[in-house]
Amino acid sequence: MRSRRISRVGTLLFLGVILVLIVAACAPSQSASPKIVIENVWARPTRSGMGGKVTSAAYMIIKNEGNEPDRLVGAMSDVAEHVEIHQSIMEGNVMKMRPVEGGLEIPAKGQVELKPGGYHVMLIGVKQPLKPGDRFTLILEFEKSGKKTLQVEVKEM
Ligand SMILES: [Cu+2]
Repeated sequence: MRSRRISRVGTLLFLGVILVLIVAACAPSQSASPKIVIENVWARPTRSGMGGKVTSAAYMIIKNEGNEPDRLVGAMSDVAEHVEIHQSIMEGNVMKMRPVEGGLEIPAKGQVELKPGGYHVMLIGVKQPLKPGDRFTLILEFEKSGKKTLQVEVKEM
């Protein structure tokens, strides 16, 4: 009888130690995570692009104040049919752009600037003309941090 009680207490103690170890492993100070902060958000006015599609592009600084990298994997907005993450590159004397394959990495304790001639969020098939002073909502999707909703102001370049 006595030995059974001791073994039950021992089992509870053992489970208690395991629980403490699990909680310690999950404590915020122990875990690595990204912390995304987005600044200087703006977009250029619409213009007619290739194939007659009306386009715009959004620019911003994406900071990661966390200690783990994250990745911008997608974007969406009600104002456009498609939204893609693009990179502009020079091919000879011609500026071309292409979708960023596999998402755009935002390094830990670092930042990536989206700016004219570089990375940008491409709005394709914009439904209404965007003029300087207009505002619209843009949602960015990050691999780890999830969705971030931004208010974008249209400005002349
Ligand atoms: Cu583009």
